[in-house]
Amino acid sequence: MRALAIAVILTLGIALIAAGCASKPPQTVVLPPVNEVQAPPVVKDINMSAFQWGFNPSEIVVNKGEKVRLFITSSDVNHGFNLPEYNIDVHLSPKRTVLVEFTADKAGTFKAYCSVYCGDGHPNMKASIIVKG
Ligand SMILES: [Cu+2]
Repeated sequence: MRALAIAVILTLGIALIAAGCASKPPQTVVLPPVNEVQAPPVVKDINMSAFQWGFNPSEIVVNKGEKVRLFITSSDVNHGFNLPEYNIDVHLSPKRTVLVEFTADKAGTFKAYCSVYCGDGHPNMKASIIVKG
């Protein structure tokens, strides 16, 4: 009789556990609407050299919204890198690399200039930054 009672209790217990597991609602994960998901910005890393008298590359093309990182190294004398539309003006010391970062949030073709007198060809030391909209 005692063995029968234990068997009944065990059977009921197992049945209750099974019923409990079966009645759990499926787990769901709620994601934000697709238009609220912000993709991280694309980062454009560009190595640029400054020299008497130019920049290499002299033309840079990026897409609007991209984060641009210019690693600019003067290979000879003191120069500058002035990109007025993005409010950038940095000094470039010889053999040093300067990081210039900006988000290309304005579309168009923008001129960059050397802002430190570096000799006869200084006025011609220019580059173009093209931001495609
Ligand atoms: Cu210059």
